[in-house]
Amino acid sequence: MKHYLTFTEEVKHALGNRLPVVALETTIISHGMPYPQNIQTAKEVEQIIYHNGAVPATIGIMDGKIKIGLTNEELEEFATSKTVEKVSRRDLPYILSTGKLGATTVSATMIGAALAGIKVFSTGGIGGVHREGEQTMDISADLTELSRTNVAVVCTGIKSILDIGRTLEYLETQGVPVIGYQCDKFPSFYSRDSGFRVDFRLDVPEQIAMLMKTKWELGLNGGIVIANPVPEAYAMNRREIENVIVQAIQEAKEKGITGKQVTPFLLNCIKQMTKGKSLETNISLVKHNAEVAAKIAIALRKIVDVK
Ligand code: PSU
Ligand code: MN
Repeated sequence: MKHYLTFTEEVKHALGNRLPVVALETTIISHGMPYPQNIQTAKEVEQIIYHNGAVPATIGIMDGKIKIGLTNEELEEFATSKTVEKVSRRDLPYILSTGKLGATTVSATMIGAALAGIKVFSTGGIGGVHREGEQTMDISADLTELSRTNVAVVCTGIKSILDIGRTLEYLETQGVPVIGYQCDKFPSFYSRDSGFRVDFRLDVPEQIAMLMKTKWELGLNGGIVIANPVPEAYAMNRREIENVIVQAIQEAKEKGITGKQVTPFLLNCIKQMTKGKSLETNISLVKHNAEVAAKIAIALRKIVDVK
């Protein structure tokens, strides 16, 4: 299995010496943000992880390998390529065996991180059950991955392009704890509240590390969602963004967008309709998640040797 992975020297050294490492995804770069904000944010997020005392490992697929850690040139390629594919668990064998360029979603990044021995992963928002998912069965592979792969995902909840209530029900069924980091409410990405509560609130990284250790020592395989709300100063009005989302979903329906195109299509519509305002919020929350993830990775290294 391991021969499908390649590491940068830095990440290899960090993992070999039990230094705290934080995984990062590439779909957020290739399909989640426009150029050049995507590459700027990718680099800044890595810097934030260094400044907080951990080592970043951005994960992506190139030349038949899952790369654990990317050079600046490789990051640039993900940020600018017009042919980069969006890769979830289903797409991994095809993209690897054909040697194509593949940006990893939350599900594929979790797989790469777990194979590499990385337990903490930072992103923006995870996928979920789409609105009307009970009819379309459009349920992100991120959720099934969270049910089986031992990685904690620091995120700002999910965008309300999704059905937040059903997503939380699904996570409960699959045994995935949803932790609020210093919050009681489950955030809805652009705003700090979704109308739903988190399962459990924890206020310090050490408590989260203890929960991770406990879950996995018990053999309760699967991920953990750590919901970290957008900083107050960047939060958007829930009603304002809801109108935009309803319009975006309508447009996707009219254009007959389905499958893995749905999420990138909606993200792009929202970006255009809010004229860059949503992008600023997006960038701010991604940076905040990186900081919290670094702290959790450090706390985890201090308490145990979690396998
Ligand atoms: N949600 C966001 N931004 C993103 C994504 C989701 O707010 O960039 C990306 C992530 O990579 C996530 C993926 O794993 O979309 C989910 O896609 P789908 O809904 O097709 O499973
Ligand atoms: Mn889908």
